[in-house]
Amino acid sequence: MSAEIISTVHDGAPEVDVTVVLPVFNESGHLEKEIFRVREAMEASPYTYELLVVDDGSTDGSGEMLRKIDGIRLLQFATNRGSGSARKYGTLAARGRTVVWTDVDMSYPNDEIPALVDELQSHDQVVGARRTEEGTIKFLRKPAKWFIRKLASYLSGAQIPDLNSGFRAFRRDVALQFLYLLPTGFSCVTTITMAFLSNGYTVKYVPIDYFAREGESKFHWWKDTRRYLLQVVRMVLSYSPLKVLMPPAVILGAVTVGKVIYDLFDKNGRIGTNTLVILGLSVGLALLAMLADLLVQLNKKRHDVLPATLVPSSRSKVLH
Ligand SMILES: Nc1nc2c(ncn2[C@@H]2O[C@H](COP(=O)(O)OP(=O)(O)O)[C@@H](O)[C@H]2O)c(=O)[nH]1
Ligand SMILES: [Mg+2]
Repeated sequence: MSAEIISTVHDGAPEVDVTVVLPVFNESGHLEKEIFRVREAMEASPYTYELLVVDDGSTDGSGEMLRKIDGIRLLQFATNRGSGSARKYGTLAARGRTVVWTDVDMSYPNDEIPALVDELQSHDQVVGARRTEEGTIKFLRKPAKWFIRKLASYLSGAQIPDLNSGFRAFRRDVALQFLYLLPTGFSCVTTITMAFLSNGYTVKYVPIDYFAREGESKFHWWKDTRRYLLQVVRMVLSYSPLKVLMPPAVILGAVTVGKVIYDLFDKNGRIGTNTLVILGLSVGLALLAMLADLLVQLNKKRHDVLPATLVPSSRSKVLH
């Protein structure tokens, strides 16, 4: 017996209710335990499902182990590309109406995947928001994550209790519209949240427990945090640049007005050179904001997938 090795995307109608996408990179110690835990939970649920594992260039034997596991679909790449890339291709190859993303490291409550999918009724995405922080270098991680999360909340106009949770379920038809935006690394989870929120799709948060992972994390605290921040700013610039560029332009404009009044009294009506410099910056920034906004408006993509509607409770849980 062995895994079904696949090499194509799925472009037809959904064939199962749920696809659980499992990105794997060097997780040999607990790989089977995690896959069996997910399978057991899905077997006990009312959903039809598939487990789609994506491995790209594991060097600890995970790849060979996966090929021997029966009843999974396996997407394998020869070279390593990152967890974002794995999740993207897993979602493309998925045959489920609903796609679940989670880690294969015993850190997320994967036995609760069916409950997460239940919550998707009348929503486009459901994210497990962690109650606790189990990562390494907590004293640095915490303030950095708080700042990025607050920034993302302000910029997307929504409350985001956990911006980079790896435990989420979403509608595949909605997600397919945004897969091209996903970066190859960890910030793909941030991107999919922001893409849904910025395009009028709903994201619901449910509290979850989070446990210390088994094996080693692939998250690099500095490189990956920097990418997170950059990705949040990039996402907002590509949807609502006015929110990023207009506030500093207005602040500089207000400083200019104050400075002009000051100059009138202090320099007998002569406007200082530094006042003109601030004025120039303010006007330049405002023009740049409007130009960026125009670019966004002109480049708007068509999004024809209807957001989740209210589903009468008597209907199937996976209907949208
Ligand atoms: N296929 C693939 N999976 C990856 C890669 N990097 C991380 N993963 C998997 O993505 C999940 C999340 O990675 P992890 O190291 O737990 O990140 P953390 O949860 O942020 O510490 C785990 O299941 C990893 O095995 C990668 O380059 N390729
Ligand atoms: Mg993890």
